[in-house]
Amino acid sequence: MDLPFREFFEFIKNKRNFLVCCHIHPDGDAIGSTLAIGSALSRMGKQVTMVCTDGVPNVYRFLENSSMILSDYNPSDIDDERLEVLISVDCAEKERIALPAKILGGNLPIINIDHHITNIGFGQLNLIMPDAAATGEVIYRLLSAGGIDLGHEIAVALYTAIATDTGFFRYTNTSWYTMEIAAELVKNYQVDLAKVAEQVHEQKSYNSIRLLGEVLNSIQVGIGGKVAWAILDQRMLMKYPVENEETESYVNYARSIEGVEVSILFKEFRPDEIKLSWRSTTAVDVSKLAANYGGGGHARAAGCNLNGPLEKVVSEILAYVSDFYQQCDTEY
Ligand SMILES: [Mn+2]
Repeated sequence: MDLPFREFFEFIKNKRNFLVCCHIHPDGDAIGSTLAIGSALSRMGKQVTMVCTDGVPNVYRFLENSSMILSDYNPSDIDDERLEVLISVDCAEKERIALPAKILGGNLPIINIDHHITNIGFGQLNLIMPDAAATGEVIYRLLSAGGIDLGHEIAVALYTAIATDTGFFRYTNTSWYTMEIAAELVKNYQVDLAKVAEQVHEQKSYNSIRLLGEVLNSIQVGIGGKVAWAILDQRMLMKYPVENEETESYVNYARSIEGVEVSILFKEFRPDEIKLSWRSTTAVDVSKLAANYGGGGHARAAGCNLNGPLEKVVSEILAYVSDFYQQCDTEY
């Protein structure tokens, strides 16, 4: 068995009480990975509490035991003392773990399971594999190495984690190995892949589609046709109230325009609080652009937050991206 995997099983051997958590604003990989590792630990006879303070997005509630992920977690001090290990999945920074501050600030040893290249290894034990398409892929490798039978529930959770993080096997993080894992999950555990795709993509609320219409209307293209951006402001959000996660995919439409390399969605989360989502084709690593503003993520998908009036943030960012392209030109 590979060393980090062996260390994982050594680490958990004599521990009984586990807390499993993912990052804030959870996506399919975060929720699927939480459920997979949570369920695997239960199968090993461990006590498991799964927590995500942001709750489980609607589209992932079809996953078995997703209702066991607590959004409201207020342990008593006695419960606190019982906890022995915190397992963090898909979370690049300790500060982004979706847990009450009281627990996060405590001294629980952390097992950090992730695939973000920016993860600095904040755990006592770190299983970070940047070559994995999803944290679900890391967990698949881990559980396989440990000879743990997945069963249907874990298989569906892992498939969902991997499928959503790869844009259903379209993004560049998808390797032949990713496809092989997906095939195994479908073959050995009868994962209904059409059902997963339908649950994730075709259960949208009427409001979210109407809101998408407004966002699409706002799209502009500039910087030689290489950059497209869209606006989602408070006025639109008031008109079509939606769950936060329902707007996650909007930024992809701007990227799909011919010739566009970078797309940005400016979401006016609250007045003067702007959340930026970045997407790119293979030409640009947007995690570096987002990092300039204290954000992060992956080469093809990243995010950051800026304070200030929407118009000001938009013009600042566009000026920055324009500079970035000018520097690229001089380098060539
Ligand atoms: Mn992920």
